Amino acid sequence: RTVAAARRIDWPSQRHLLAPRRRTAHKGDSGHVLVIGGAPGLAGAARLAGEAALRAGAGLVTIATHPAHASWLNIGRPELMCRGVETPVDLAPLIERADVIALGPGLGQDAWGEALWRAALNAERPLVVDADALNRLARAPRRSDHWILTPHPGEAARLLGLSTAAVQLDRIAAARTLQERFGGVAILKGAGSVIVGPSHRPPAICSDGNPGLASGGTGDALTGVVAALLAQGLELEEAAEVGVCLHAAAGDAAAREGERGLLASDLIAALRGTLRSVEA
Ligand code: NPW
Ligand code: AMP
Ligand code: MG
Repeated sequence: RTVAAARRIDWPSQRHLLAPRRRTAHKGDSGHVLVIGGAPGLAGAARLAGEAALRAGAGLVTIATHPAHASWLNIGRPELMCRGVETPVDLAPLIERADVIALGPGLGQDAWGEALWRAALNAERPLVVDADALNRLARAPRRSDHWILTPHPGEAARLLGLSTAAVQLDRIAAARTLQERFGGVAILKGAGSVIVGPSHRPPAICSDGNPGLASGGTGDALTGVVAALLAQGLELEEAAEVGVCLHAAAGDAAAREGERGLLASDLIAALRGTLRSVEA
């Protein structure tokens, strides 16, 4: 019954929400995304979110990451700005310059990430909350109208105090409960991503994407894509819906060369070609 009430969405039906760039556009028009993440051993997650934000059209992207790897995290992608942050004091000026914060990719579970998580929660910026930031939210629940949560079924289970199997049994109900409990917009990822926002519209389902996306880093890429769309002026619910569809369509484009062995980097490389249809 809940399935009948859902809205089916895909990239062709959503892309009109992005306008072609004005001929006089400058990078300031497309917003500045700040990615906060990348504990030692998980730096790649922050890098992938940052690259995806660039390829989804953000004007500027800065990664605030652990000082252990800040100096090399942008090797091969010098368009990314990377800053080592030890404490929230180092983070404050970066938040000041950002339009949107992508919080959590590879943030880790230790004290370094905890301090940055708290600082980002106090920032008056729209947030895309993913990965280890969701795990922190599960331990200390709170609400906000200014965030998009992007849990996979395992993270959703932690947020709801359920098993992963229980989440998967009724994905629409799980997404609805996430939105009701935590506010903002909930994206429940996985085959057939479900998006629920505060409007009274029925939940949206995007059935695009493919099993090639079941590899490390594709979720970090989604976080960057959604943050970039917020930075370009989309509203919270729009950014979530357009972002999920764009990410899935880029994943399907990348899978034309094969599903098995598909990397998050392949999806990120396909974002630009997918976005081209907005310019046509
Ligand atoms: P199970 O086993 O079925 O109960 P975690 P993570 C479940 C970073 N990364 N359908 C499943 O649970 C991230 O950003 C860094 C059903 C699974 O075992 C995070 O900071 C990378 N179940 C950190 O690592 C690349 C599903 O959740 C468990 C499901 C940990 O994030 C990789 C795993 O979730 C990674 O992104 C589905 N569709 N999806 C890098 N290159 O630096 C997930 N589950 O324990 O939260 O671990 O997602 O790997
Ligand atoms: P994460 O688990 O955080 O790395 O996120 C994985 C990303 O890949 C999410 O955007 C999922 O929706 C997507 N994904 C994973 N497996 C599939 C699948 N079998 N079909 C479609 N999308 C998938
Ligand atoms: Mg993830």
